[in-house]
Amino acid sequence: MKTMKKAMTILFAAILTFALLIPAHALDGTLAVTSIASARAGDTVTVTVSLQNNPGLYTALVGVTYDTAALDLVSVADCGLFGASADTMTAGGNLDMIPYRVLWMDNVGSLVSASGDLLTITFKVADDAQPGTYSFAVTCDANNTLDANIDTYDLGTANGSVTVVRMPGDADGNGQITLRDAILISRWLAGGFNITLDLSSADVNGDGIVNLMDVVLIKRYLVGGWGVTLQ
Ligand SMILES: [Ca+2]
Ligand SMILES: [Ca+2]
Repeated sequence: MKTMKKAMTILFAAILTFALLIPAHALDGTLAVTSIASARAGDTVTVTVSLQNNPGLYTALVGVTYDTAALDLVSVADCGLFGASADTMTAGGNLDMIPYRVLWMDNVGSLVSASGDLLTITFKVADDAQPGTYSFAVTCDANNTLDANIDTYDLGTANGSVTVVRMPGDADGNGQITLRDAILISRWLAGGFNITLDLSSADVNGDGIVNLMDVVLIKRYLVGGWGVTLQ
């Protein structure tokens, strides 16, 4: 009886150990935005999209969408996660396509199981973008993303955003308010100088118009004593 009890104890211990070795559930493969972008109007920003908990894939197809009110697609670059034996095809350099699609397909039938950076996406923030948060997304086309069993697999959607901030008076976006900003606004108003300004920041008093009043405010701020405060 005592031997029986001891044997049962060992059996239960073995079952418990075995149970602990089995994960409660395998982690799902997902897409994720691994960089956060803050920018000024007129800036170019690059964000990184990664593949996490890769379940093992033969193919993947994703689409990039974004808020066209403030963002323009400049480039999409493959990070090489699928390796040299895989074809990476994009939308033929046609950056106006929405969604902009990227597919990976391994030519020698080897499973890609690495996780890591998948894509970098570069956006140009519109010169006249107002301060705010502008979203973008990278969405898996599950019907064309195939796992180790050549079954469809949904990596879901990675959501990200570019936050556009303004610095009143800093028309050239160099982080400082100087007479250069005043001169550039003056030239922009006169025209003919081929100048690109952060128009949101050039509108010093935030009245929706860039004019000589904004230039005067920068001068008064720089000389002091006029009660002009800029942030
Ligand atoms: Ca400046
Ligand atoms: Ca103004």
